[in-house]
Amino acid sequence: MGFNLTRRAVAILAVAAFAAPAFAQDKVTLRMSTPASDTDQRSVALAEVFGPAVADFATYEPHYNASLIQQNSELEAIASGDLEMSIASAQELAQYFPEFSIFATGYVHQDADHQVRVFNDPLMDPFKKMAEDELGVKLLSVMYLGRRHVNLRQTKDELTVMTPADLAGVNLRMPGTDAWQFLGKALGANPTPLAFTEVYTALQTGSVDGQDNPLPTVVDQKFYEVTNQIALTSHLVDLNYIAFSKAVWDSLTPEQQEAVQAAADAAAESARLKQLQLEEDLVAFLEGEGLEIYEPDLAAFREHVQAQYLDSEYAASWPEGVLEKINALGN
Ligand code: KDO
Repeated sequence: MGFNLTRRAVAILAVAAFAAPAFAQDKVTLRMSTPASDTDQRSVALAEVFGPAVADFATYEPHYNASLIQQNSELEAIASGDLEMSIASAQELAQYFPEFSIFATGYVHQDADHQVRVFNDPLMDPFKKMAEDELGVKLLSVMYLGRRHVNLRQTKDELTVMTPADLAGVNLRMPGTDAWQFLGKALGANPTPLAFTEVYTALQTGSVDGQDNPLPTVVDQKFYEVTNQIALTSHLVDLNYIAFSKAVWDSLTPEQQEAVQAAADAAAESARLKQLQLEEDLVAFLEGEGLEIYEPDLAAFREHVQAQYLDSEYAASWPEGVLEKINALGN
């Protein structure tokens, strides 16, 4: 009996001895899915800044080119526990909460700093709470994607885009949610929904006339190989939120949560600076590749786009006073 007890005690101790360090070393895996490539600056910053900063307690596991979860399904995957992180657009959030369309509206955000001020302002609190409470998604930080412009296959001789009327009948690929499609329509184009990973081929084969994205994306995805012009419409100063599973967040210690938050902010800042620099540098590169780059009548675009939104069901969903607060945070 004594022998048995002793053996049992030893066995228990042995298990405990193995279990304790194993438990301490157990890291949470943070799967991140994005349609972006691994060379996109947001991907680079998350891999080089975010991942190492949380490495003590988490393994950052990125999946690029929508290889794990298809574009616009990431939030659902986080909500159901199949994913821990993504870089989510306001348009994706608007699928669940139409109010988020205010952050996806043309000519609302003015620049990268304005995005940060808006994200950190108390006006965002009810939006963040809604995503957390109803979707289980915590929005940690705001990443700058850049100014979206109209990038077409046609040469400028074939089609010069000065006003929204010039885009009539142009099949413009836009990402596949309603809020994105509405933006394409508001620009005056004929929006065509298509996943990001299919855009290059669609441009190459001519199944669409063009697409809209910031210059760093046009270069990263080599869209310049299959297009001839860019009209610098700057119709959306685009953003993505670093989205994080609330369930995972709640499982972390306060110190770990602090580290995750700081890591997300640092990654966003690093990506923002690089993306801004690229936007400046890439005009010359793209011109060197033979693209014609020019500024259309921006006032005409702004006026047209804003009028379309204000008259839409999207504007009806915006909480009172929020647009005014966003504008007041501008320059
Ligand atoms: C795109 O599909 O055009 C888009 O730019 C939309 C963004 O919200 C974002 O999803 C982005 O793609 C991807 O991160 C790839 O850059």
